[in-house]
Amino acid sequence: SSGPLVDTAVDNEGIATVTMQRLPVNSLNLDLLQAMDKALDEVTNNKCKGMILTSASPTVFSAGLDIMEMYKPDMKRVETFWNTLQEVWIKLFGSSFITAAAINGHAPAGGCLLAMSCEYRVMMSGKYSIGLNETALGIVAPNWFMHTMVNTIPQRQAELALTTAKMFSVDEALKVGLIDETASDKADAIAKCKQFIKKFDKIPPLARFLTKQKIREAPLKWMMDNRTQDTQEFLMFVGHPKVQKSLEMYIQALKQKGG
Ligand code: CO8
Repeated sequence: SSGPLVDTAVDNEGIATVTMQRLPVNSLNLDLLQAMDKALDEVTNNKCKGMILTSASPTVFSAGLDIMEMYKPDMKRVETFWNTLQEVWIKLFGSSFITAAAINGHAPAGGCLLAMSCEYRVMMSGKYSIGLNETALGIVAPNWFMHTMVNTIPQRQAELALTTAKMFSVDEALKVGLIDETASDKADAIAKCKQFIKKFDKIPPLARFLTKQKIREAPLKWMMDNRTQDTQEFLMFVGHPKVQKSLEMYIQALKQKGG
């Protein structure tokens, strides 16, 4: 109903700032994911050297997957929804350009996934949290969510975080390496992301990209080999009456909290 769901602005150094602007919480519905998919293509086509992912909300980076896409879903739409999420992850996690997340607020579940898919994370200080909380919702995070976390923090810490549905405070996230730096505000977070991207001005781009590709090869290969099965598992999951019941309760709890 309002403006574009994603804004892409490229500065004179070839760094694109991609801002999710599906307010209030950037919950990832099909439309937002499609807009992000398009934005990632634009960044590639414009030959940008780097991309910063951030949010137009003052307090939320992204609330993760839009629960409403999964609640009483149209099966055709929810399949496209999941395929688009996979596509966005493949393009972001496997991008040839440099990626950094300016995390200006909460980043639960899918929000954390997006941030972890980047190469560098700067999070705004404050009472915000970040993490994969799926088990708390009775959900088993898909393999590639877990792979993305293990690519970010040590496996031991990832196991603890995933099994306990740990939501990290900014300080905790910094300590465990889930984020790389903190920032005083959004502008500071973006400036620090730009500093990170500019570090690569002295590194030959092809060597940088091939190195990133090799380091990230296993999770991407898992996706390529298991994509259909991953989709089937998700469709079975959302089609399950028990899952629908718990989504319903979760939605009610969210609404009550919001008032
Ligand atoms: N989806 C849909 N709507 C949402 C979501 C969401 N994820 N999050 C919040 N909203 C809605 C709220 O219901 C509320 O709606 P309304 O105004 O109609 O009451 C509105 O957005 C604003 O939310 P809040 O009032 O809660 O806003 P706050 O600023 O107080 O808090 C938070 C923001 C911290 C982001 C909070 O909203 C929150 O914790 N949200 C839930 C986050 C969450 O648990 N996400 C998990 C999604 S599941 C996922 O991403 C991975 C699933 C993998 C599936 C694999 C299957 C095999």
